[in-house]
Amino acid sequence: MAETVKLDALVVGAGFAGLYMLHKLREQGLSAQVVEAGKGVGGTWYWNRYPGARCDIPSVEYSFSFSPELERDWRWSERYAPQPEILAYLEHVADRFDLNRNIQFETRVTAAQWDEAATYWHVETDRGQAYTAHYLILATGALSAPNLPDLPGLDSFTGTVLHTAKWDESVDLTGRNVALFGTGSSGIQVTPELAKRAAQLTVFQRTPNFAVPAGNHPLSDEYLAEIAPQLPGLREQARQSPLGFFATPSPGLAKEATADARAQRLEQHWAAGTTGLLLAYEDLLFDEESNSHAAEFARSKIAGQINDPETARKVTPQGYPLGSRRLCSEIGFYDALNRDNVAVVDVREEPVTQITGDAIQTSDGTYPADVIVFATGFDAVVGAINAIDIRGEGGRSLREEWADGPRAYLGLAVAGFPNLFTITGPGSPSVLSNVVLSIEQHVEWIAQCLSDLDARGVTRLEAQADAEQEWMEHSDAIAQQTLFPRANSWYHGRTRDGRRVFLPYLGGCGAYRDKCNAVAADNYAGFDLGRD
Ligand code: NA7
Repeated sequence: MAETVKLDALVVGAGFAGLYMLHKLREQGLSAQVVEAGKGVGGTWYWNRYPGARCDIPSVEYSFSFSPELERDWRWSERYAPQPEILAYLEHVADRFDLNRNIQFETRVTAAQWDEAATYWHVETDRGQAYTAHYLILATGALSAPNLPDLPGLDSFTGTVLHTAKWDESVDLTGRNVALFGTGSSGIQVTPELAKRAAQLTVFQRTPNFAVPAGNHPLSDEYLAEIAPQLPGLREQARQSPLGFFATPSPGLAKEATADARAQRLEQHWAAGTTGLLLAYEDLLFDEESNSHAAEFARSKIAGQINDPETARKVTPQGYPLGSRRLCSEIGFYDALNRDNVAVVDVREEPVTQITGDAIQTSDGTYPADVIVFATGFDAVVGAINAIDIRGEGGRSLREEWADGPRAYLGLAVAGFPNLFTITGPGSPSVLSNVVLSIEQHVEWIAQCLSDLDARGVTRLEAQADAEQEWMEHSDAIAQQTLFPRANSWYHGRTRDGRRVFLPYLGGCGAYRDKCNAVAADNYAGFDLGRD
């Protein structure tokens, strides 16, 4: 049995959040260690190696701002960087700040217990390594615990099973019959790549999503030179903006515009690519009537790209507002559906009844399959945290408590679980923002908090239950003012009794940042502070 390692802070996960957290902790002179399941850094960008994987936030925004030198030295090649480039960036960050020496790779944290008498967390891993850490920081990622659907007979399938979030690059798909499940961002990105390689690709779709052309292109030296001096200002503007992006919504309400003006503006924003469409008017995520104009526009754009009317009907989204589920970004998805070797099966109309050794059987037919690709998403926001058996005060289980509704004060800390932080946890902007910007804000807030506590001789910090409750109610009230609750999406968590909980905070990145800063300035209002 390895000796227990004593730390000031243990960080779980070596993605964007864990890397920056480690850097900040070490800068403050704290002993810190990251424990990471992968063989290398990168988090979600380490695992999601499927062909076509790329970011849907512009690369220059989806990157760290804390180091002007890093920003100056790294050159993004495309507007939306492909996965290998984002992974290379994170490897560069780890090398540049000499982070790897404090990362334990290929190791999973399995359990953590709070020891009240000693004021530390006792942390266990699947490698038998144990740690004690005064602070436990969960940088586990909001989209990192993959969902595998429970399909009848899946165990009897004799072919290869892949998940986009655990891709195996050694599998050759050339000339194979491929069944793809899922048409979210990952399914939409991987479809054209699978279609190019496979003999036959069958796309099993449950809910059609809206997808907008990515508008991806190489970044020219001229563009990068022009934007470089503007970056500090743009970054600051993004920090104060609703969603953490450089671009903000165009003024005006869609429902008040004339039909011609609206058509023209929607056309421009469609051409701008990706989430640009949601910025066409101020009220698209708030007003049903305005949203319906944009949704109708998007539906006609989608249907217009597909040759077969039956396929067009299947993949054209209906019944939920545009943007209330993640707006997807596509490069060749709808074109791929026009290929002779690609078919779409709507599993709501034609459910899967049985998977056999070499086929998918539905209520209407049999589809041969050598490979099944699951692009079935993640147990979002809470899944990777719930995978760890976390026991707080008096042995209470975080997983058990979150089964009644995920909650965290400011999305950062949980009542009953002292000295524990959740980077991009439930109740913070997280997945409904530029997540790198939100990660930086959380990391910097936590680092400042630890420094303040140390300066004041505080050794124990715990969110108050009523402050947490009030925060989650406030977060929910804001979500209810938007169109997000009108759709089923992974933005909602589910309680054990089936209630939906909206997970991200929608009050705006700027307002959220101000609130976090005000809490810190007010001697960490809403937290109980304890001294030995
Ligand atoms: P998503 O967006 O959660 O997509 C998962 C997809 O898988 C979605 O279309 C699901 O349909 C579908 N799904 C799940 N189970 C099944 C079954 N049993 N049959 C058919 N289809 C199924 O995950 P992604 O990985 O695409 O993207 C996640 C985020 O990562 C993305 O938004 C970016 O922020 C990065 P459903 O919609 O549940 O009906």
